[in-house]
Amino acid sequence: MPDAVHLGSGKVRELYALDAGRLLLVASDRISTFDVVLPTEIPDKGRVLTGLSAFWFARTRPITPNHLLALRSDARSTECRRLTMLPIECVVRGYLAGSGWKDYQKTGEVCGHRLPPGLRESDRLPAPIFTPATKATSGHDENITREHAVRLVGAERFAEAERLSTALYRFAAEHASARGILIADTKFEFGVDGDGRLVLGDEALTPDSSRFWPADEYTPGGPQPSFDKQFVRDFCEKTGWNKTAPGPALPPDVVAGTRARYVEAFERLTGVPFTRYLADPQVVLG
Ligand code: PZK
Repeated sequence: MPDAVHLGSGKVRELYALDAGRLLLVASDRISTFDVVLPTEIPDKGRVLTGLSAFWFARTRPITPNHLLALRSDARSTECRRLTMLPIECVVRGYLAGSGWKDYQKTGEVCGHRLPPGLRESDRLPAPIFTPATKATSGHDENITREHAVRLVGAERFAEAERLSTALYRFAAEHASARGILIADTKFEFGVDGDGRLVLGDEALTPDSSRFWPADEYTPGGPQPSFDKQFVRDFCEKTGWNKTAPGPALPPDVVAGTRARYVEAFERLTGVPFTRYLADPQVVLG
């Protein structure tokens, strides 16, 4: 039996099978913007995301079981329980951004949630909403109706996924806003274990699976700067890149500034100095 069999690659992560019941999820330092992976890595980005995800998994166990079994000493690899993943992305939105804002402008609704009239881009919603999406095999995930999601996973699973997702979002958004970070929206992925129980999988509540905004710059009425990727986006815009592959290489100052933002998000949210995490990743499991 080899140590690990490569199962697949995400844009910035790799997935391996350790044995019949366990997977290894490895977060690289690759970064994507406008859906394109750039040729330049952000040192430690994978470790920041792995540590943050593990932090949230540890703290949200009272809300839902999750797939995390162990955090490896490289600080970027996690051993996980193998699940049967649901065919939907469980998106929760607390603010009106991205496709939520686009759908609202067209219809006044997002995934069947009728919203008050007169909302502006990036406004906080009266309450978080569950807006499931399909896992598009190619290209962008697509928002789907509640009815479509119910057809894909069944009414009971749908109701449970909605309840757990909104509870996770509320917990994390409150924790983060007290530390100067707004979680505008986030995507969860759930799977089912051998006992038929719903289990939180994938990564959770990281800047790659969420929109993080700096709370001190929050100004609804237009788009908000990204907590982590704004330097990268600003640089890409000013190069005149047409947003198709290959993307531009990043200069050292953009790399350093972006790395600093990831580390800042980690330290604000976990309260753990990043160097302490690198020395002993288990500290985030608190
Ligand atoms: C699973 N992905 C996404 C694809 C990656 C990640 N616990 C689990 N059980 C079964 N399957 C998955 C998980 C998780 N997490 C996750 N695809 C399947 C994915 C490619 C690379 F790093």
